[in-house]
Parts: sequence; C-alpha cells; structure tokens
Amino acid sequence: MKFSVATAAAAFVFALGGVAMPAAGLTEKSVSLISKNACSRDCMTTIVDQVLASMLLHNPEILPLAPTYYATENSHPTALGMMTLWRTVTSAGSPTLLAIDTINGSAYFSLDVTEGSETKKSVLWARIKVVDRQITQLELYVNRSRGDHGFSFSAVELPRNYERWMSPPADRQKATRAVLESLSAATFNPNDTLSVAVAEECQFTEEGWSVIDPGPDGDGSTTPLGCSWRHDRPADADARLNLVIDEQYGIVVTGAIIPGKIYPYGEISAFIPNDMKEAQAQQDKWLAKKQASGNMSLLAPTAATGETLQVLQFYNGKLQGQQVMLYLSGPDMQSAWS
Ligand SMILES: *[C@@H]1O[C@H](CO)[C@@H](O)[C@H](O)[C@H]1NC(C)=O
Ligand SMILES: *[C@@H]1O[C@H](CO)[C@@H](O)[C@H](O)[C@H]1NC(C)=O
Ligand SMILES: *[C@@H]1O[C@H](CO)[C@@H](O)[C@H](O)[C@H]1NC(C)=O
Ligand SMILES: CC(=O)N[C@H]1CO[C@H](CO)[C@@H](O)[C@@H]1O
Repeated sequence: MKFSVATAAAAFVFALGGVAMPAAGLTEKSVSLISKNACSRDCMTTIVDQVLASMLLHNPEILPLAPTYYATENSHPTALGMMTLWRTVTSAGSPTLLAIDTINGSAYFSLDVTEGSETKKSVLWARIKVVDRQITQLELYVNRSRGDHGFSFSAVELPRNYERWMSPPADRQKATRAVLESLSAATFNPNDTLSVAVAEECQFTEEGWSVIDPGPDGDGSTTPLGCSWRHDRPADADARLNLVIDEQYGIVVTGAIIPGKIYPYGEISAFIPNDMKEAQAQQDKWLAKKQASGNMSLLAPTAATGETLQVLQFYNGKLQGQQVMLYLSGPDMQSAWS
C-alpha cells in the first residue's frame, strides 16, 4: 500500500484500532500465554506503519510515544518534532523490508520515500523499540546522497532488491535464535572464529543498491559484488548486538561505530573503514599516482566515522543476505546509542 497525505489519516485511524485491540483475533489460549502488554508481529507492524503515517501528516504527536523516549535522526539526538523527516516526507509505502523481534519488542524497517517535491527518492532505514505498546526508541536514517554515507546507494533499486529478503523459500531450514545471536556477536568482531557459509545467491546491497564497483579509473567490475565474510571486516568491541532478531525471516541487525576515511574515488568519493588496511593502502597508491600526474582536482582524504546498522539474513545454514546501511559523521564520533 502506498500512503499519500490524504490516505495517511485514514490509515492511522485504522492502525490505531489495531493497536488498541491487539488481542482481537487471538484465541483464549494464546491470550493467556502472552503478557497483557506484549506486542505481536501485527502490533509491531501497525506501529511501524503509524511512524510512517505520522511523518506524512507532519505530526509526531499522534504516535504512541512512551513518556520518555530516545530518538536520533542521522545519528543526531533530537525530538521528533525537530526532525527533518517529519517536515519533508511526502510519500512512503509500507516498508519494503521489515524485521520484527517480538521477544525484544524491536523492529527494523527500510523503504524508499519521497521528500518535498523531489522526484528523486531517498532511502529511509530505521529501528524502533516498543515497551508496553509504547515507542521508547527511534533510530532513524535517511540517505539523500552518497555524501551522507560514503557508499553506493539506490532508492530506485531498493524495493526490487529487498523482495528476496521478504519471500524466503517456505521449506527453508530456519536458524535458531541462538545461531542468529552468534552471527550478531561475530559481525563486528574479526577475532570471533565463527565460520559462516555464504549462499551463492546471497544478496549484497549498500543502501539498497547491488554494488557494482566501477573502480576509481572506470576500469573496475561490471558485475554486482556478492556477500562475503571477510577476515578484515571492521571491528567494534562495543557493537550493539541483537538489536532485532527476526526468527521467522532469519534476519539479525547489529549496530556499530566504524572509524575510517573518506577517499577520492575517481571524481567522486568513498568511505573506507580503517580496519580495511589493504583497501586504504591501494587507494593511497592510486591517489599518489593521480597527484603526480597533476591534472585532476581531488578531495583530500579526510577522517570520518560511520554509524552503521548491519542487516544479515541467514537460513538453510548459510548467509543469504547482507546489507550495509551507514551514516557518516566527523572523526572520533561516538554513537548516542552505545
Ligand atoms: C580482538 O583481539 C584483540 C587482541 O586481543 C583486542 O585488542 C581487540 O579488542 C579484539 N577485538 C574485538 C572486537 O573484540
Ligand atoms: C534480545 O533478546 C535476547 C534473548 O534472545 C538477548 O540475549 C539480547 O541481548 C536482547 N537484545 C537486546 C538489544 O536487548
Ligand atoms: C591526465 O594525465 C594522464 C597521464 O599523465 C593522461 O593519461 C590523462 O589523459 C590526463 N587526463 C586529463 C583529464 O587531462
Ligand atoms: C534526495 C536524494 O538525493 N536521494 C538520493 C538517495 O539515493 C537515491 C538512489 O540512487 C538517489 O537517486 C537520490 O538522489
């Protein structure tokens, strides 16, 4: 369903009904098994839709916010009413990717949105936490250009690329919560010896895009990069583990802070984590050569910090999907969330 401002109000009324009566439709037996204030998958889905509808209405006050809530937009702590998203979003569908953790009351979602009268779309990704059916945390990010995150991106390709995530084979062998937790623990810890098999069809995206690395001189690859489980993956000893564990879809979300450098990359620029020393050394070599030829204007390599939510999908004993979602700030930044 695609929301417009006109339908948002109606959708919200509908959604509120869902939240007010989460036990409707459940059997007597299942009601007695869950706590009074548990939020089911339907309940979490409704709250996520409400967040998007409230952006369209430019009105955060209609949300079931907890008396005290935490919120960031592109890593900046701010009250919802001060965020740009509540001013700019003019169209948003239901999330293209939605992972729900009913045990921790958390959800991760991502979709393409339109802002203002822009014809170009932006990539929105977010995590929320819900306690007693009230929102206690909102961690929101929006990509408006590669300069925001230093990586490749595509709001246009995002919906198609996420279809596979949301339609896993019915006969898949689901990973247990413990397996998904071990994946989260290893994501930003290269010391962790967990061995991870990568499915051949595993889908790798950066901010919605299947990455084709053209190379700084346009002599790179023409085929999309696949998933990988690198030994030189970025480390964060304080990574935020198990933010969302969706056992139904096999999705696990992990947060981290990644120090790195913005490098010129041909005429554009790219973020390379400091832990990927080889990639940085290669880029230094390329840069020295370009500078020696003296006929190109290039950005100076500059320290930066990426705040990332890494989204992995795992079933049939293999990694099936890997997404890098990252937002850049200046050097030595820390996360408001850790
Ligand atoms: C990995 O091990 C090294 C050496 O013991 C340690 O300094 C580093 O903090 C560890 N990294 C993580 C992410 O735990
Ligand atoms: C979510 O629940 C698991 C139990 O499976 C727990 O170990 C984990 O720390 C929780 N994550 C968060 C962010 O609270
Ligand atoms: C810059 O110099 C290199 C070699 O010195 C040359 O191959 C290239 O065509 C030049 N580029 C421009 C834009 O003049
Ligand atoms: C508003 C805006 O500039 N959004 C960018 C986010 O990513 C998309 C996908 O490629 C770009 O087209 C948009 O320009």
